[in-house]
Amino acid sequence: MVFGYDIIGDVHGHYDHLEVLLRRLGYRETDGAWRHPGRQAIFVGDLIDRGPKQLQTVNAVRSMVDAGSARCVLGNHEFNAIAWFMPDPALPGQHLRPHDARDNRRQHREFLAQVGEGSRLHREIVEWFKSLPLWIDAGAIRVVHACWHPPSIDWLTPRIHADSSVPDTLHVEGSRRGRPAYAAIESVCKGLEVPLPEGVSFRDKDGCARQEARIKWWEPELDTYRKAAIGPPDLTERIPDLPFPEGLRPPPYQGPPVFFGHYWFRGKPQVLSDNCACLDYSVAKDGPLVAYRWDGETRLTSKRMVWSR
Ligand SMILES: [Mn+2]
Repeated sequence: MVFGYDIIGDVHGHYDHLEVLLRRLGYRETDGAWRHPGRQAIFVGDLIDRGPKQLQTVNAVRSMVDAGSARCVLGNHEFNAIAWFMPDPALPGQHLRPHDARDNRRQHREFLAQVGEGSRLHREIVEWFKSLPLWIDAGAIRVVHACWHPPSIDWLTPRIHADSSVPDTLHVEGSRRGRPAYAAIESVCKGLEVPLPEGVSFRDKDGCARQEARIKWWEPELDTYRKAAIGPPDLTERIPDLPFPEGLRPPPYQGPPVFFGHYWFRGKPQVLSDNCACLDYSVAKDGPLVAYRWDGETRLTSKRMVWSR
């Protein structure tokens, strides 16, 4: 019997933090899985990449899902892992996510090293990633990796499996820039990106010129580009403070509480509004692993956030 949900942020292979957090939430490891007598954990995705214990993380979450003590949605890093592994049906010898692009390999390198690239375990884990839903709509709450975006969700719903996992055809289409599937999966797993005004760009943390910015879709007042753009202050300062056109603003989120991860937040964990909470506080950059203990409330409160350090 499930009486409440504990929604858990991006773990990125930091299994030690997961263990601390699960204990803090009252879970115990019995019969090979972490369990709670009356609660279920929901992971927001991005179990892998970066951290030192990616296999332990995947194994722990997988055994929790098998035991019924957890659910997990697909993060962009799991989607990338699938696309890295899957051959491109149109290009013999190539994969859906090109292996020769340096950034692709760099981002995925730790996972490949830990799992053993091309091993049987690698295949098995990718198969498990393919079983993960793009989102969970539990009625009273919703969970998605990066953005609850109704147009993308409406487009994807008739095209994904009944359990909200992604069919192979959509992995292929979703890896081709410019296709509707690419835009829809990108919105849900990586967030909304808008073009900056004509002629305007800024340099990101790697020094690359960017003509697009990800936006704070959860904020009701997105009146300038600088307010709308996501990033640390030193980055957003480089984005012009020009009016943000109405036509680019997503409608304000209305609906039951929605939980997500993905955005590398910093500082003391807190909810964003009555019905939006980001649970990614950068555990892979010395931040805490964060959970929200949900007990049926319709208005979220920062008092219910729990973290690992
Ligand atoms: Mn992510």
